[in-house]
Amino acid sequence: MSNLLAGKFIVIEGIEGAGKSTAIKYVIKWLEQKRIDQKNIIFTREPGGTVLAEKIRDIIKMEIKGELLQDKSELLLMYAARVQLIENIIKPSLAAGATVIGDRHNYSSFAYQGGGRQIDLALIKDIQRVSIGDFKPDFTLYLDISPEQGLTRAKARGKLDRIERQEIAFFDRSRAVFKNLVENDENAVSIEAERKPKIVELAIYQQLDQWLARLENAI
Ligand code: Z5A
Repeated sequence: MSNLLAGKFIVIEGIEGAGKSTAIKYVIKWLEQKRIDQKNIIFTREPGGTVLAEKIRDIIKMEIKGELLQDKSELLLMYAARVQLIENIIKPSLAAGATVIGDRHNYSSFAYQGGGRQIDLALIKDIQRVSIGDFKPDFTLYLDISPEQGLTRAKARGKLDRIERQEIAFFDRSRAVFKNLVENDENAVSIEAERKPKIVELAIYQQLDQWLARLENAI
């Protein structure tokens, strides 16, 4: 059974405060229950995950006095960081038989830069094609939460960054794009993330079990 999970890329998506970091702990627990050795579980986050990509993350998150980060620059920085991560970490890890868990991936660019910033989705698709080609996750768990609820959780944790300080409408648009992408992706599922942590945890295990059963049936 564990062989089926070797070389698989599982991604967690959702707006702020949806519970992605929390969900990752559940995914790791589930993988360990499936007897995947800890050393074969690789965790990544976006933007970030390599030395250079983490520096790009800092640029994306910071506010530079007197210079606005243009929306298209923000988009290109997301893909620059993504290429670094995919080519240097994700692909080699998958090739070595690891299971990679991603805290955000490509759908976040469509949701935030496409939905939130309202950059043409066709342009984002073009950038996706030239930068990462057809590379994509094997399974995506999207945690769905209202921006009001998500931001309340994020605020309770501390100071908000440059993107987190956007108006609610920005996150409403991001959420709408996420939902649309997930509805049209047979390898993605949506989980109601406003429920109690234990209920969300069980829902995640159930979705992962169903995905694994599909992998087994496909042999
Ligand atoms: N971004 C982008 O614009 N374009 C892109 O292509 C990519 C990213 C890849 C990354 O920020 C930023 O980059 C993000 C999108 C943008 N910007 N914003 N805004 P980040 O990595 O720093 O932040 P994040 O990804 O949004 O994660 P987060 O704010 O840390 O949220 P989270 O990981 O989803 O939530 P959490 O830490 O698991 O939970 C939040 C709190 O809620 C915490 O105190 C938990 O204990 C609590 N929690 C979790 N689950 C529950 C339940 N079920 N009930 C109650 N409370 C809960």
